[in-house]
Amino acid sequence: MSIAVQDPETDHANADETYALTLSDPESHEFSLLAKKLTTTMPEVIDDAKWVAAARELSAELPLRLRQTLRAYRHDPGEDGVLILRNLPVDEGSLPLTPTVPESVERTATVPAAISVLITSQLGEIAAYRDEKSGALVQNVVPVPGREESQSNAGSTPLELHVENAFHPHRPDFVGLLCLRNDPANAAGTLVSSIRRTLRRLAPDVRDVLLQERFTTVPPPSFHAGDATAVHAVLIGDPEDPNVKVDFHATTAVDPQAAVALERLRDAFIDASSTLVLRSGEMAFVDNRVAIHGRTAFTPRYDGHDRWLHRTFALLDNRRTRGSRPGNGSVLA
Ligand SMILES: O=C(O)CCC(=O)C(=O)O
Ligand SMILES: [Fe+2]
Repeated sequence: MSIAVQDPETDHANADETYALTLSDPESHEFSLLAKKLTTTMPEVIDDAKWVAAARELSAELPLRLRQTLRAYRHDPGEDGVLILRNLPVDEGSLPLTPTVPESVERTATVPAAISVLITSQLGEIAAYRDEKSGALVQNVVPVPGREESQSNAGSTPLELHVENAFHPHRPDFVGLLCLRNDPANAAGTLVSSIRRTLRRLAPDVRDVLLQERFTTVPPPSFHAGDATAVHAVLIGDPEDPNVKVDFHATTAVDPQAAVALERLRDAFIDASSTLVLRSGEMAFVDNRVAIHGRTAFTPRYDGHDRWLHRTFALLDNRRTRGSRPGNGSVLA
């Protein structure tokens, strides 16, 4: 069992197990100065390599307790595989309207985008995918008119639990979600569940099947290219503490017994899941090896005040992905 960072102000049900840190007001102020410095760093464009390098360097100046928390979480993500950060310097009052266009990304170095990139760059190597959201490092998670039913972050009907980009050989190690604006009804929640909480709920024969190469996974709808995987196991590594690779919308079993095991796993994940209703200035990270995530349903209004998150990905070990990153940049092919 990991040692979690205690947060006296947390209202999370599993506070003793979940990594959480609420910045003090002085820490939040210190962070806001750093974020502002990054917004005025030339060329003030997020995806530019020079700007990304400046963000990486400045991330070493984040408040000490935040760096300590990120380091501990990276070492071992705890039972839930989730990290929650609060009181980040997002000024909700000065936000523009929530975007409503498909494939919305953030290219301008705004303060919220700088916050996302600074934290993500301290956790690991920030990265994006060429075939998803035009390879932008900071992506907007917003409801999009006409996409309500889509199994993507543009939808507003329930989004199935998934490992992010489960089909991809270099799926992210961490997914970051910074809340700029929560949905006015507080209905939208990020669902999270972890294999560490789920494993003991599975019968041994079900675990055995999930450890075998009896599943395939296709790219999610947000991807414009990519092939289905070869057959793969859903539980990978130490059978007592495995990584998980599954997307309940995109993974299929290759035989009936495997299909039953997959259904049992889904039930167990749902039983063990909790809902994070992020508020403005809160950021959640999900360890994409140990935890899976989804989203509850909500009703968008498309009036500029809908829910708005920034999404970022971190991968560990830049060399491991080098063959998939043309020009040694941040975008994976
Ligand atoms: O909207 C959310 O809370 C999560 C959506 C999601 O799965 C994603 O953006 O990767
Ligand atoms: Fe996701």
